[in-house]
Amino acid sequence: MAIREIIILPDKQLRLVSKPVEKITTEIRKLADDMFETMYDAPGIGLAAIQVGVPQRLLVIDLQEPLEEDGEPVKNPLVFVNPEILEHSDQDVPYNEGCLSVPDQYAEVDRPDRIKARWQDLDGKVHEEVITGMLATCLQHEMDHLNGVLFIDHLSRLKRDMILKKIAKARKELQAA
Ligand code: K1U
Ligand code: ZN
Repeated sequence: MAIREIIILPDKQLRLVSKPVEKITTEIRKLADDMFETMYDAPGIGLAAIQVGVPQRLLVIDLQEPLEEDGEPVKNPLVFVNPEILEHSDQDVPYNEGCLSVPDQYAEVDRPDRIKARWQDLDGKVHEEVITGMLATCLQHEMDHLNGVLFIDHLSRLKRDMILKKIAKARKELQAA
């Protein structure tokens, strides 16, 4: 396993529409393993392949939710190959989202609180499930990445421009240091 570099804004690769995974090969399994290692290291709760520069419709999620209060987070690694949203509820819920490709920026995004999704796992098995709560939010965020969409695209122009300015400023400061 290896930690891969996470690409960040304004890298144009983040705007690519990723291609379907045609065959689950050793390379795809290795990519998923590396994505988990990269996500745990960041740390984050999700990662799409394009965030490590691979334009394939593959994403990983681990919400690492504690089983009980003060409990240790329990690992629950999930891989979604070629995910699709079949249905979504009309009811939206807000969540203060972040993104490893938009570092240190958070903003409230409204998304459907319930989706019916279809995807394949790494054995090629097809799953179809209704997903709610934080997993639904995270899956929609990661699926946006597969279509070149970032959470900032769901914000007003004013909020989005503020975040883009902050990122440009942070980049300049880093280059000057
Ligand atoms: O960049 C990404 O796509 C990952 C992103 C996923 C996400 C977060 C919040 C709402 C929707 C999707 C992150 O993981 S940002 C970091 C983060 O949320 C986090 C980091 C450490 C512990 C817990 C959460
Ligand atoms: Zn993201």
